[in-house]
Amino acid sequence: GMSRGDIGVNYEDIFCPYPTSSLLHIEEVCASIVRSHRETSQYRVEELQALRWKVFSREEIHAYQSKSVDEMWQHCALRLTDAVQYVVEFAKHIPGFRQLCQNDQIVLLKSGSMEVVLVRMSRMFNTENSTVFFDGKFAGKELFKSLACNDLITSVFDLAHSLCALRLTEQQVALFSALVLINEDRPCLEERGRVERARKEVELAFNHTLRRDNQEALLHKLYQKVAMLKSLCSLHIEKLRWFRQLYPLTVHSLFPPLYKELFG
Ligand code: CLR
Repeated sequence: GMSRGDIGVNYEDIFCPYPTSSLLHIEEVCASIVRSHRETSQYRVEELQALRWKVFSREEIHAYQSKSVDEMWQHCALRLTDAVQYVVEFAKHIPGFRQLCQNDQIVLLKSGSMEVVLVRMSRMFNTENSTVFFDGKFAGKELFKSLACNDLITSVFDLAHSLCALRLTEQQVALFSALVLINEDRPCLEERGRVERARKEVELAFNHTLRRDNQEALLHKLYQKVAMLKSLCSLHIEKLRWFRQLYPLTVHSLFPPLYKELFG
């Protein structure tokens, strides 16, 4: 039979009081979240590493900066919507998410998908020259000048810097993303209890990976980022309202429906 220490795990993990949180179960939850992240992450980290030399030329940057406000907004809204679509796919494979009622799935995506995009941005960020992988090359924040929301762009780049400083592994990014999405504190949930139970599982999985990686100190640091994510997302919504007032027709007829559904 199996005795203590055979598989190098913590005894308490196996005999914890919750029936659904046996070590085996928690490891399955971890594995499906990590798999889902990998399958929906668009680019692998090694691929991005290899693409680092691809930066926009002066002329290319100038071309972006010469776009009109509404043209650039429309362009970025498209890129963001692509990214959000992958986050929606990611969410679908988080254990427990699909079992939530449709209202609650939408509520969680409306409030959390942009936050996850920002978490994911840290994977696509090069801290050496402060650039993000956008439209096939690495772009500095000056490229986004014609959006006319420098405060938002500066905060987004600052957040990417501070997340990169934590040097998260792909597993940690995956579990943190799931934790950001499955949040029972979001307003307008119908079955809060179910979300809470799904959240507990993700939390156990998250704590389990951090303990295994010997990085429990990250827990506190990551919870600090949650507040930054939240304020950045309200800033994004605020900017969209401002833009919609100036260019109602662009938003109405040229923005992707999913973007409007989630943020409009
Ligand atoms: C995030 C990680 C995703 C891929 C991806 C796609 C689009 C990128 C996004 C990342 C980061 C943030 C981004 C966005 C396009 C525009 C947006 C660069 C890299 C900037 C911050 C502008 C926001 C504009 C709004 C005001 C519309 O896997």
